[in-house]
Amino acid sequence: TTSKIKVDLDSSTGVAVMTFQGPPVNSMSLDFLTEFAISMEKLELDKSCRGVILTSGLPKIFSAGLDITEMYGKGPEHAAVFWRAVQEMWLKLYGSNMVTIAAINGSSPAGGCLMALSCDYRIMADNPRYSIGLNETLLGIVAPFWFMDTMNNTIGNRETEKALQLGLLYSTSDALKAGLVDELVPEEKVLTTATEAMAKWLSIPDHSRQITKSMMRKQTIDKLSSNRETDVNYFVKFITKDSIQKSLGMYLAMLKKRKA
Ligand code: CO8
Repeated sequence: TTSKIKVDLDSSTGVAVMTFQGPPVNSMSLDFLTEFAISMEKLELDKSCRGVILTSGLPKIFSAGLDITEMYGKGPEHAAVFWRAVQEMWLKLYGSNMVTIAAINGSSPAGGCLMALSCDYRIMADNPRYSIGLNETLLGIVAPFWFMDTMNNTIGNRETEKALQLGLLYSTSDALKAGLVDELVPEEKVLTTATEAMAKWLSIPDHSRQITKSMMRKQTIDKLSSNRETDVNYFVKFITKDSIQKSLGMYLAMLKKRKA
């Protein structure tokens, strides 16, 4: 299989750029998630790497979130394997010692939003066609508690309650207002702005920044890492329900029809 993620590490700056290149929409398939976890682990262990910028190599889309076809019409064994990979992606990213910056150069629904939220800083292209948010309820599914926690830690409880129940996909300006993203810049400046922000974050001594980050995030991470199998079992039971499969099927059909 061809690589869905390109990693370029500049060892003079200590900054790696991870470019998602899984057409058509960088959806997080099992392959994508596995490659992501391996790439993160390699960078984490590489002493010369101190920061990672996540971005998309595809036009208009950062990531369409979890690959719905991995959750539709598949058996419980597959669901369990897939869900462990989703957990791993989040644990590696949210728990990273490196500085992580999302250069969001396109739409970023659901799992794509989670990925951006799990970084330390978010810069989004100021394009009225792009949106970002945890829209799970629109698919008839429910964002897991650790998706909710990550959102809550970023934009607060009240905004998260609204956002999650309504499945809000924020416009870029609303996302900025809510604090869901930190900066909006013209599309062609997203990567250079991310590089500048990275330099600022890297000017802080690693050890003090890392301990601070880990103190801020530890409780949220422990909640999942000490309950991973319970969370897998819950997901498998939920996603294999007839009613949930029906909702996902209808949503997939809507995606296809919208296109035609
Ligand atoms: N998974 C699988 N296939 C997808 C996905 C996806 N997430 N998103 C799009 N596709 C497919 C489309 O069906 C289409 O396929 P085809 O070419 O065969 O018709 C192809 O990708 C291209 O899509 P579009 O034509 O729609 O491309 P656009 O550029 O017009 O739009 C968007 C791009 C905005 C990304 C749009 O495709 C979209 O809105 N996609 C759906 C995004 C979404 O809702 N994702 C939610 C995924 S669920 C999730 O991430 C968290 C789940 C947590 C689980 C909780 C359970 C307990």
